[in-house]
Amino acid sequence: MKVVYTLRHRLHHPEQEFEHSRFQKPFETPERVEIIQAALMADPRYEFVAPDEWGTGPIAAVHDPGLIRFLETAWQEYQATHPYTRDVVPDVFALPGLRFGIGDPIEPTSIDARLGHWCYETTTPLTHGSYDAARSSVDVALSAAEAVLSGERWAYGLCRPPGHHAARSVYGGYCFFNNAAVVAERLATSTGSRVTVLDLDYHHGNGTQQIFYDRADVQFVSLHGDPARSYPYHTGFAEECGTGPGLGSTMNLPLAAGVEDTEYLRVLDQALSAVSAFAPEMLVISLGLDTHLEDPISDLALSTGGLRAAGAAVATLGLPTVVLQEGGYAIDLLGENARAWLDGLAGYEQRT
Ligand code: Q9C
Ligand code: ZN
Repeated sequence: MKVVYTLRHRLHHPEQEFEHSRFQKPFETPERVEIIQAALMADPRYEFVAPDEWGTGPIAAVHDPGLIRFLETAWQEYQATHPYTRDVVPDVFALPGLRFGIGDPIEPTSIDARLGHWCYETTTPLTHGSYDAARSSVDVALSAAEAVLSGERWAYGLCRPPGHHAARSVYGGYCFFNNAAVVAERLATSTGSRVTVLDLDYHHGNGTQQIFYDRADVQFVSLHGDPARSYPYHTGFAEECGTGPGLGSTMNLPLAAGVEDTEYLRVLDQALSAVSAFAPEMLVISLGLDTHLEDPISDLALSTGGLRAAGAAVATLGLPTVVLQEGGYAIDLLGENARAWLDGLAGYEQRT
């Protein structure tokens, strides 16, 4: 299996994030993908390739061009009006209620106001190299997609930063650009065929859902911690199933806390039935490994064997598949867990 990877992810490396009313060490760190890289490098069945450069065109197909422009220069602009700030985070958010009854919001001019216009939460600090890292993550994703378009049965994009929380015009949730959405859009438009994004991260892929919510040609199916208790809280309820021409092509399967392998695989089967019924020609997987029992910020209880079984279950669809890395924060187990899921997909023998 081809694995697309670049060191450029290291350019994004915040030192702290603000969550639950506290500053804390970030969970989303460069070590995450380096541990996965090391685990897959040890196995000759995984073939590492560097990404090609794709420019901003494919990003602008799913994101507001204003968001791309903002991210390109925001860190530098912030430095001009504030003493040196390593990790830039908004402090005033442009919630609709703020100008309710006054008029539609337009992009403000000051950097402080613009931050709160384009970012929706406080755990996604913008550092000096975040834009370049986010661009490289999209390049990784598109290069994995290209391998599959060129005939590979599957490919894995070792993306970092992740993408599925980035919506059309707002970033957050450790995500700047929505790698999976960029890829799904490219697959759908370049082949003229139907595509499914199956999101297996612990957290609901609010960005991907939003980007394709009214689309009949791109299906979004997600298993995740119930937003009644889990980030991102505001989306991912079972009632959300698409709108207009996209009605019925979004499916949310919220999970209770503590769900283990057997129950998870049962719900995954439901998701796979919905995918089969949609009859896509290609599949994009948002692969979060934060469903594992040991994940420090999540509350599902999958085993490494359960992850392997999940990959194997997805393989039964028999579809060309682009797997993109999203979350997963049990650092010491990430290599083993990524390998288990991918081995399951590819039908590689179980190893000790
Ligand atoms: N205690 C991804 O996995 N913090 N993003 C939630 C709840 C934000 C996760 C912590 C989680 C963002 C790609
Ligand atoms: Zn996640």
